[in-house]
Amino acid sequence: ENGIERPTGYNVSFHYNPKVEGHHFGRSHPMKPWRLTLTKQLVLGYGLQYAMDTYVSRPASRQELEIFHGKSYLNFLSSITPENMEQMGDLGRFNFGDDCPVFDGMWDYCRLYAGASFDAAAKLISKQSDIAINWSGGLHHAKKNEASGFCYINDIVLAIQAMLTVESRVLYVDIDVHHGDGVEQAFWSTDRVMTLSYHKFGDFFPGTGAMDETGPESIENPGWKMALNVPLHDGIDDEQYRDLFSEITGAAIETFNPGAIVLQCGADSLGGDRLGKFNLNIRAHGYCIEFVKSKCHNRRLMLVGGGGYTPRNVARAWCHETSVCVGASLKNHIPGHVPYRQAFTGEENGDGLMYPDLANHPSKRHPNLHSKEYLQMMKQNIHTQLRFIQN
Ligand code: TV7
Ligand code: CA
Ligand code: ZN
Repeated sequence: ENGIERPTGYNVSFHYNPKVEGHHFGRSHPMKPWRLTLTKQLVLGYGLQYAMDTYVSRPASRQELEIFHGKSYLNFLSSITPENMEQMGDLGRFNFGDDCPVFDGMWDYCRLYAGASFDAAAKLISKQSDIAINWSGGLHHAKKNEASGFCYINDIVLAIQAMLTVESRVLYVDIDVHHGDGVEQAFWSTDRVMTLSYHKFGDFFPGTGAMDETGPESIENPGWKMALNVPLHDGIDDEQYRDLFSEITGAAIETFNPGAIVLQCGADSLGGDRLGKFNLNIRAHGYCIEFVKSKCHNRRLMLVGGGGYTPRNVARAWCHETSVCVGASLKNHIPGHVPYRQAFTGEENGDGLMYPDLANHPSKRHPNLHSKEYLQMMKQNIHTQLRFIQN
């Protein structure tokens, strides 16, 4: 507004409501809102707020959530509490249980993370932002009428639906270690959204996302071939992932030519994650964001969070990725004044460094089960699939 150009020429907005931090799934549950507190502290500690617009996001309204979700599911979600759940029933019907527990303030939590995605979408739609970030969102498993895999409301589907009011095509890219099944399913039968997920496949949640899961069977259906899946095994390393990601994502962007891209940046694909089994370092994970950003000179870009179960590394990844968006580089030594800095110190926690070697942690390294041939075959397959939708 004051006429001073920012170095990168990108307007970046950061959407967050600190009230999400007050919600807890339960003591032993792997989803820890604490990772969002740590992320925020790192972002502020590095001073990244001076290079972007930061907004305290508003909670989504029930009417907004109805754009995707069913009314009876929302009735249930908004009225169930730990106190009344015995009498309410229907827990099984809506898939509540250990993964998706009923917890205090659950409805507020859902409205908060979804509201941040709505706000991010609105800034992109009005072109006040080129890149909009919501690290509290990215909850890709939620279905129209069902909770799933720690996800209750699918903020990604809602944000994409909002962007479809101004863009004819939106590409969804998902680097969470789990398959982005909820987003894929929501847009299964349309050619206006292409979905692309990289994930661990084989004896792993949610069990979908095989290579041949490419959209409806029928050539008559507009969604035919619009779902791209890259099933992976344990232990993929930085070089293999970068190579696969740039070739496949690059080809998808070129073929589909989307006006907007939504990138789910689930940090459970990092080495040392409590649930994930990949060997990626922060910079390789962040490379995916750099790569997509480099293809977005004339496209809207939204970044959302997602999984990530080793909080200190989630914070590192998402802070690094925020810096990628604004075009800053961070010094490896985490600033001394960062609150909770001790979460990042000690040999186990990465020696106070922003970029510790996560892949070579002796106790957490996963054997790499990818052959050259497998990776080559995967690329070939995607290229073949994309040839069907060239128009
Ligand atoms: C986006 N893995 C979400 C990823 C969702 C993964 C699962 C757990 C888990 C749940 C717990 C818990 C856990 C140590 C890990 C088949 C089951 C096995 C529940 C115990 N500890 C995202 C969902 C996945 C809950 N679910 O993509 C409470 O691991 O594998 C499953 C299903 C049945 C249910 N049980 C697990 O990253 C945000 N859950 C401890 C306490
Ligand atoms: Ca994924
Ligand atoms: Zn995940």
